[in-house]
Amino acid sequence: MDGEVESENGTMKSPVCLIVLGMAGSGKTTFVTKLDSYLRQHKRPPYLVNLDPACKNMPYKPNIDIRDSVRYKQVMKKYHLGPNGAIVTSLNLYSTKFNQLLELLGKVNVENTHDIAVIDTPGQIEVFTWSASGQIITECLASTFPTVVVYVMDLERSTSPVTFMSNMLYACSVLYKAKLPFIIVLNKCDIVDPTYAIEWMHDFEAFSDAIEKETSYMSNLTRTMALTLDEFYNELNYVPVSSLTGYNFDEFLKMVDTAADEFQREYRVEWEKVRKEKLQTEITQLNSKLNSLAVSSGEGEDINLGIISSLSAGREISDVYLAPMANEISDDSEGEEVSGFNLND
Ligand SMILES: Nc1nc2c(ncn2[C@@H]2O[C@H](COP(=O)(O)OP(=O)(O)OP(=O)(O)O)[C@@H](O)[C@H]2O)c(=O)[nH]1
Ligand SMILES: [Mg+2]
Repeated sequence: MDGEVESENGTMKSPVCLIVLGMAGSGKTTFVTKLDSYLRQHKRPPYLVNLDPACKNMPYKPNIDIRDSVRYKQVMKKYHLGPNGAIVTSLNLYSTKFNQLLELLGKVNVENTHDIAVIDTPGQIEVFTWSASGQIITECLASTFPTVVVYVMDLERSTSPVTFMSNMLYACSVLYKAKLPFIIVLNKCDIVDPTYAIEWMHDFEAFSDAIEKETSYMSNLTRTMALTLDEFYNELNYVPVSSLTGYNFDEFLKMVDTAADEFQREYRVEWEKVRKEKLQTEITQLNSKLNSLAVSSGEGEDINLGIISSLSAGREISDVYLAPMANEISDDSEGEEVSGFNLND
């Protein structure tokens, strides 16, 4: 595929890609924003990618923004989809062209301008974790660059043991599906003391007591699940942070270094095989599914995507924002097309 960065001396080159996942509202975008300002302060500006087509307020300046290429409201109209279906389809459309993004990251590598790339994902976690596009994007990144999953967990919303357990079970399923080094960011520790979460992860009895207090009984199923998680916690890298204050971001970055080394040692070879053996087939299959969707909705080839392009040096973000964005597309904008490649390209 284009955009490949061949490994040299048994290691993939930078940037290290951080895929930021988490439940809606857990603080992914705030985390990316703070990480950006923290790294800039330390003279390590990250390369930022926004993959949320429906994001309205963008507090950071992405180098690459899905909204410059796909207009999800237009997708909604053309394919007769609801908002969630349109977000999934937008990401599907985008992922079929993801090799262009890899080329840009390859350039980052050649010019050695950024050592970390941060990928912010859509609000609804399942859009990324359970879709063909999420898989393709993950595979594109991980088969080319050292890649780490950062799972943002909202400490404020997880104080109930049942919610905590569901969140952790989700994290666990993402870990096994992604097959990548994994860091859990316990976010919002400026408003909630993270001690409870750390205790529950390390002390099964403390967690059992908490769950029994809440539900007045502990079923076998709950107990079994909690025990399964006990195994998961043993291997888990986690760090309490505040994405508002920047607390503990230094610790987080140390974990990223360790996770990137782990990727090179334990994951790289398998991921390189994925690139060679199946990635292009998956992209072709997704492309043909999208074409059938276009045909079945009677809209043929009308959806155009803008070319994935990064902000060139010296260009201000305001220049990019002059282009209509997803949230600004009005009802009468149907038919307006972004120059660039076609769905069938
Ligand atoms: N106090 C506090 N609030 C936070 C922190 N991180 C995020 N928030 C708040 O949590 C809310 C959601 O944050 P976002 O960054 O939009 O979360 P998100 O996961 O990107 O949300 P979606 O993309 O919609 O899923 C906002 O009101 C943030 O200000 C934190 O560390 N501390
Ligand atoms: Mg967000």
